Amino acid sequence: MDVVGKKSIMDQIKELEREISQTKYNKATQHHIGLVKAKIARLKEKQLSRSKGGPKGEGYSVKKSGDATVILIGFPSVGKSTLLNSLTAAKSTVAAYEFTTLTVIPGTMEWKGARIQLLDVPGIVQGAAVGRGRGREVLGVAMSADMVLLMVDALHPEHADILVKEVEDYNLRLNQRKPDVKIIKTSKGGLDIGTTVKMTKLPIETAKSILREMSIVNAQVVIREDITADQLIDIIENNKKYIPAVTVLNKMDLLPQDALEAVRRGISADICISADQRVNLTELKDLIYNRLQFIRVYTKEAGKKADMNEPIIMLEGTTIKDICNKLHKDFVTKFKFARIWGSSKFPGQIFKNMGYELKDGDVIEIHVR
Ligand SMILES: Nc1nc2c(ncn2[C@@H]2O[C@H](COP(=O)(O)OP(=O)(O)OP(=O)(O)O)[C@@H](O)[C@H]2O)c(=O)[nH]1
Ligand SMILES: [Mg+2]
Repeated sequence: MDVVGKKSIMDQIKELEREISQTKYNKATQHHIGLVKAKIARLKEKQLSRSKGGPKGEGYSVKKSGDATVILIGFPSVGKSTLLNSLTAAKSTVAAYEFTTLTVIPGTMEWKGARIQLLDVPGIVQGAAVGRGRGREVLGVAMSADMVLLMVDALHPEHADILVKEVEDYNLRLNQRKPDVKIIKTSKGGLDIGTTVKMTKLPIETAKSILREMSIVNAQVVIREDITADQLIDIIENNKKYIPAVTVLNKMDLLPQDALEAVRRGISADICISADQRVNLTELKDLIYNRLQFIRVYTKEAGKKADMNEPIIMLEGTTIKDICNKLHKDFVTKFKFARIWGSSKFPGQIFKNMGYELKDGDVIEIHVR
């Protein structure tokens, strides 16, 4: 019964996806396409929640450590474990057969003063998001990472699109910002949509139909960006994780220079490397470091000067609460207030709320009970 149900959802999704791929996108069809996309989103949500069953404790648990966590995602045998071993002191088993790695192997890479945790995980394949292989567990780990490193074999560029699709089916959004759209559900009055920009990709009528298709019939909606139907659907579902990603083409040693460059361009990879010949690894470390957008925050004690030689390295978007968590396990519960110099309106401004976002170069003084 369940299997039949699951199959038919998958078939329905496939059918609708085929319909979209066969429909030419233009002004006349965009409304219809928007609606079909909303239908697909609903079905995928259903599929994902069904496939989440299974015994408890099945997922991987990894302790995050260091200043940021990067997960290595790729098909089996692309060289994830080889890369982990080349960048860190970890010793993850490397072999020429598929599915060598069966669990999460962490390693730490130190670069420019930051400690970056790398997670080597089992390979994922098509259908991973709905539970093929170890896909669900792997993608679950990605949900709590700070960056995804998508690894593609230079001899298998066709895997790149499948990989991105699996990751997106698991509600991750790579290199995208969360669109500035607010939806406040109301009890009556229909749909009231306000926009602050010209909508060139999503007519208001289509937006309304999508909202209704996804069971929002009464709401106040404010759209402050020229969004697409997909972006609206993401906002309505409200379960997406927006995460930076780099795409790495591995095994560059197996192709001549010009063929390699064509492959790289074809999949828009950020960099070509050879994990086992150790080519371009310094460039890769820089790329990861830069894409993570670290900020430096300095601490001071009351009545003393800040120690500008020992920054705390944090990710962009860090709040006072994040800093407290990093400094001491009791700071959050004992927090009284913090004073901030730098990004605050005036030097030494007092914050009693831990939600304030710090900026690069800020100095913070934390007061606890
Ligand atoms: N030519 C070449 N071979 C590589 C490179 N990196 C890894 N390999 C080889 O590719 C094979 C698979 O490498 P692994 O590191 O085990 O791959 P993996 O992605 O961890 O594989 P799973 O754990 O099975 O998912 C091994 O035989 C490696 O020696 C590379 O840069 N060039
Ligand atoms: Mg491996």
